Amino acid sequence: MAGPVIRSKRPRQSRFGLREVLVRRYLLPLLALLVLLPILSSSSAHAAIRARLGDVTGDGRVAVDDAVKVLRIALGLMTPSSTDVIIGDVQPYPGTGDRRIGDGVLTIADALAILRYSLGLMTDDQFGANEVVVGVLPGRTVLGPNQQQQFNLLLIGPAPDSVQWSVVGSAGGFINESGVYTAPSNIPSVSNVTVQADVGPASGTALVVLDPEGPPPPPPGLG
Ligand SMILES: [Ca+2]
Repeated sequence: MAGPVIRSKRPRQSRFGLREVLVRRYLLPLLALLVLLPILSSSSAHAAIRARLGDVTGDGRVAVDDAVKVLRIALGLMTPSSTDVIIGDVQPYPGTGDRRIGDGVLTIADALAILRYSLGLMTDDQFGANEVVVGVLPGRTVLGPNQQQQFNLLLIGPAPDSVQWSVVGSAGGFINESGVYTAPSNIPSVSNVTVQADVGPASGTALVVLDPEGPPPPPPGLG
């Protein structure tokens, strides 16, 4: 009986200091992680990747290294990925055609704007940091009759979680609410359709090339 009493009294003091350490070392990072989790996790069956406009290095901030990467791409020193082109395309703003921002290519103007923004020489509004940009990945797919492709979202800015998928083009096919597109069973000749994702005020598209022969075989190995 005496044992538990001593136990509960003694460690209480040392535990207090320990608790402080535990809070600082583990609880605060855990809280930070919990705050970030809704941003990192996907909302439905398709994967929704969230990104910051201009953050082509993907470290969560817009800094000089982002400007350098876009500059290297603009100068042809580096091949951009599909996501690089979506995240780094910040100029012109407002965008050309249907784009809220950018023109679909990375140029020195994009690198300069990212540099100016990273140095605090441009406000969020001037940079377009609050614009919703929607990317659909993969950006181009070749499919044969009845073949399927899972499309995923790249969301930039304050995009809502809900998405409306649709197929644009007379060649048809069907896309379900999880972003899985199914090609039509009958493809008379090579034709294109567009898969569109509407997310709040913005939309993104991807190209599907329908080919009666199906996708080309992978290139043969060099061996
Ligand atoms: Ca651009």
